[in-house]
Amino acid sequence: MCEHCGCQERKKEIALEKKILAQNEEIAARNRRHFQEKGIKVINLISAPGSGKTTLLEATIEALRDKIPMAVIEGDPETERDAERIRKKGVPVVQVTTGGACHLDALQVHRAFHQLEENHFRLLFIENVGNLLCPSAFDLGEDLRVVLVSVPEGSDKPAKYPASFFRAQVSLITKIDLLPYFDFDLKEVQKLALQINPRLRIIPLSAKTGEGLSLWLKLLEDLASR
Ligand SMILES: Nc1nc2c(ncn2[C@@H]2O[C@H](COP(=O)(O)OP(=O)(O)OP(=O)(O)O)[C@@H](O)[C@H]2O)c(=O)[nH]1
Ligand SMILES: [Mg+2]
Repeated sequence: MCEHCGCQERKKEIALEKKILAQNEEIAARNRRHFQEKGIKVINLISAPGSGKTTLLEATIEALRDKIPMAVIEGDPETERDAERIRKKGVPVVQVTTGGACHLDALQVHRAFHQLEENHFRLLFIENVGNLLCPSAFDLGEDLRVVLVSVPEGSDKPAKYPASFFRAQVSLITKIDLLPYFDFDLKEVQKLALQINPRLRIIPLSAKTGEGLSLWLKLLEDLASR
């Protein structure tokens, strides 16, 4: 029966996945030690494509540039587009293109960090590849994992993608300026996210209007001062 149902193949796949994740954990632990030695706090931003990660980074850089030195690692399947947007803000940035892979891994972050190392910075943002599923299994050595869900995506996302919410410390509900135009239920999304992770800090905000942004900025200032 196994010959036909492919369960032996699946067992091999699972063994390989476990090996890849174990290797990633080792490198992530090394990254974390490295970041600690350098006194750098690292934020891993995870969301579906287009939830507003780069726009939030642009607004964050504008608001904090005179207070906290920052750098960014951008992850995308293709193009330097997001890195170019960050570069225009005058912040050191490295673009990692994964060639189609749906998440960043700890080794890619290690290599990108070495390209940034000559710069002085206190906060390092990692914009993960736009995907609400794959990045959740890959520790990058970050201090803070932030999952974004935007109003147009719908308030059911924590229930459908629990791993991303379970492993995060902060969830940003983005694009709240669009609430009048979508049947997005702010109470429902918060309830679902807290069912999965009762310790999750949830901040609704809009990078376009600036509403709610001060709570996010305060959180970053606290992190940078630790
Ligand atoms: N109305 C509104 N639009 C926003 C907001 N933030 C981002 N957008 C828009 O959403 C679109 C996607 O924003 P990005 O910041 O590029 O999203 P992203 O998550 O970086 O996208 P990927 O890197 O491709 O995953 C752009 O058209 C932004 O202008 C917001 O707060 N309000
Ligand atoms: Mg982006």
